[in-house]
Amino acid sequence: MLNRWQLARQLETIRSGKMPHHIAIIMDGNGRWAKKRGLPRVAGHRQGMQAIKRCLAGLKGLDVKYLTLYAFSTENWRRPKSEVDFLMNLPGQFIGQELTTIMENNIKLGVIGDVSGLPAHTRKAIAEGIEATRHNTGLRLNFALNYGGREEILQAVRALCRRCQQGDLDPSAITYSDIESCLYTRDIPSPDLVIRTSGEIRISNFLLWQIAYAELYFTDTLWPDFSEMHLYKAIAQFQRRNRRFGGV
Ligand code: V0D
Repeated sequence: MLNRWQLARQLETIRSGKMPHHIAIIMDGNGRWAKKRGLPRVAGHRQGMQAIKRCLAGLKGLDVKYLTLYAFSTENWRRPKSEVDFLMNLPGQFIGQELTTIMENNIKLGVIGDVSGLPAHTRKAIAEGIEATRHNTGLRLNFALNYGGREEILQAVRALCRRCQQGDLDPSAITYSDIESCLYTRDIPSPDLVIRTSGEIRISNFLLWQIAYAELYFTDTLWPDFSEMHLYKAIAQFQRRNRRFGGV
């Protein structure tokens, strides 16, 4: 039984260590969570949204600057239409329910991925959330939507090739920074901690270029069960590894 004393103690432990600047999370296991309970998959997604709220509450007052959540991959379109339709309503629901809290906590919303491929009502909800929070200076909360790491790199290659063809860029002079300026994350530092829930030990086309030096943390906990305590444990593990390998 997890109590608030243990939570406070874990929080105290991580407070004294070096915080990751950017945490990225693959929120896996919503369907499995629902299946275990004989519920429809969408019930798992709804609970998954609650887990996001717990993480935001848990990060309050911690010095984490960026949180990137993998909410919808380019492969997720293959799911049943009814499930995709349900998912496409979640951004609007989340913003409707949470905007007050988001504003109170100075959180700035952002999105990475090919947003142009999302339904108009989803894009509208997201644009409103981004607009409302554009002057906030606290945690940057990024949702990866219609995101694929290979697609991101592919469109960067195309953009750079076009510049070369126009004679604006010399292929042998292309730098890491030229490539980075073509990625969705151009104004976001690379994650230093990537968390994947639900027991799969894979990256599954999430941030590919950006994870070159990230610590990877895998847990069997299903995303709808993920709590502040799980988040703090992941951060504590990050700090232990960083103490061992981070030194000069
Ligand atoms: C389902 C678990 C929040 C993972 C969390 C469209 C899968 C709940 C958003 C959201 C999803 C997105 C953009 C935004 C605000 C909120 C979300 C999707 C799925 C896919 F600006 N949760 N969430 N988006 N799930």
